Amino acid sequence: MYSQGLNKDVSPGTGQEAAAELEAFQRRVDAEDKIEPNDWMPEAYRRTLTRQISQHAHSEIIGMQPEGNWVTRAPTLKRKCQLIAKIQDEAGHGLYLYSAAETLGMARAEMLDQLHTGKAKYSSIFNYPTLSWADIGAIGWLVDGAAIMNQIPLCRCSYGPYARAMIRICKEESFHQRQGYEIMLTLARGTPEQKAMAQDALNRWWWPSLMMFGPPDGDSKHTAQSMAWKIKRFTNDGLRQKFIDATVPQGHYLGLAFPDPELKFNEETGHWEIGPIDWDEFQRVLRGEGPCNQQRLARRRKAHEEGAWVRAAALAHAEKRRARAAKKQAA
Ligand code: BYC
Repeated sequence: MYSQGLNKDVSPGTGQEAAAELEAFQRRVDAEDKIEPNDWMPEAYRRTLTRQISQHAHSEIIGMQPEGNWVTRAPTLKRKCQLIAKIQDEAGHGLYLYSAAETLGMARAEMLDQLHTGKAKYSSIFNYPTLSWADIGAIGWLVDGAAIMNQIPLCRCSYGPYARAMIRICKEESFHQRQGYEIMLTLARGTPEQKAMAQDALNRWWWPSLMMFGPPDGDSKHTAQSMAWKIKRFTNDGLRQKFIDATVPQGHYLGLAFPDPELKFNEETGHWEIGPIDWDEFQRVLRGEGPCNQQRLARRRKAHEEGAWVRAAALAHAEKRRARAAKKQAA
């Protein structure tokens, strides 16, 4: 909807003019000026942001599925209410992000089409199954924890609509992270069976959470340009390390062990060091060969088809209101 009324002339210009525009653009970025939808921007900046923001939006709505799996089986009414509220928050994040991406000129229907046809990616993490209630705790603690680490710097992204959307999203993610950790704490302090469930969830979610930050810096094709444009403020490995340093002591406080025999604290650097990440597994998940890729996409397509009548009704209602308002104004 926000794409209405945007300047349509977004050509990057040619020759001298393009170089001058590019330079002026970079000066604005360097001066921490926010770039707004109607401002001139390089086409590659627009493409990068459209890709990243739409993939981020897709992750939010696909991310509802693994958690939705436990709504009917949450152990208490309080846990069920919290989980439903969290899942609704994720839908809301998707909406803010699709709206932010639309300001760059791509219609929401096209973004969704890219998701449904497998052309657009979404976060690798949501292709893993939620096998026990402890997985809901692990997702809140680790997945939302990783998301916050990645998203706090995005609140300072050079593109205004994305940066502003991220501020509210981060506040909500921070609540999600705490509710997840509290589930883990309850299980870890519970019966031996409950503690074993928490340990099993950590074993399965630890490595995929580390993969959320993206490929190692040497293989990250977008990082250098995205940092120059101040879309990204840290590299993938930089954020991954911050997450590890913040999370390992939290796991130890729970009395749980990380599934990494090489995990150790380096007194000299002050950082936790980990063993090697299985990047082949990451690539398999990105290729659509993760444990749940097919199920996630099939369910998303089905939900989209089944919601067609809702979208048609909403459009018809909006059109009626528009016609009524126009008639009233003419009278
Ligand atoms: N999964 O050059 P790179 C949430 C792709 S939702 C899949 O490093 P970039 C939540 C990458 O897109 C959390 N794909 O890329 C929701 C690129 O693909 P192309 C989602 C990945 O963009 C519900 C290629 O690999 N968060 O929190 O500079 C419940 C090369 O990578 C992944 C966001 O989306 C991955 N893990 O950096 C609970 C945050 N990693 O070029 C929680 C916004 C990389 O082939 N996004 N790829 O299309 C970002 O910050 C950046 O896009 C990334 C990647 C750090 C993820």
